[in-house]
Amino acid sequence: MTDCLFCKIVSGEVPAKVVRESARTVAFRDINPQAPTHVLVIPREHHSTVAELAAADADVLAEVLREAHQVAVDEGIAESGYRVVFNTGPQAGQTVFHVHAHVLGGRGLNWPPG
Ligand code: IU
Repeated sequence: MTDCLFCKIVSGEVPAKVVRESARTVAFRDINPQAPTHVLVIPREHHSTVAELAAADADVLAEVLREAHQVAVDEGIAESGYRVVFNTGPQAGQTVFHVHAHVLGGRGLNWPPG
């Protein structure tokens, strides 16, 4: 998608602090981190939401989740605990409509979320 910011990160047109790449995903640091570790994992292919991705290609969704866990391992937070969040839709706070898993950790995380 030509006007999608995250598609431009995938293509290298927009710079990002990339921490991991796989055949079908890219993981990069969030520009406005909400925790010591805050990394976004995205599919290279454009899908708006996790629901769309699940319907279109469950294998890629599984790869996003595996990569999210690997980010946690790489960041040293897999043992202490981390959170994977897909904000889905405006009321849930989704602002970028290229599906992304937030990987958050490195501090205590409250529940329920705000
Ligand atoms: P959301 O779930 O759609 O609200 O998450 C979008 C995230 O993308 C949010 O945490 C932003 O800080 C982040 N982000 C980014 O990392 N780089 C950008 O250029 C833009 C947003 I715009």
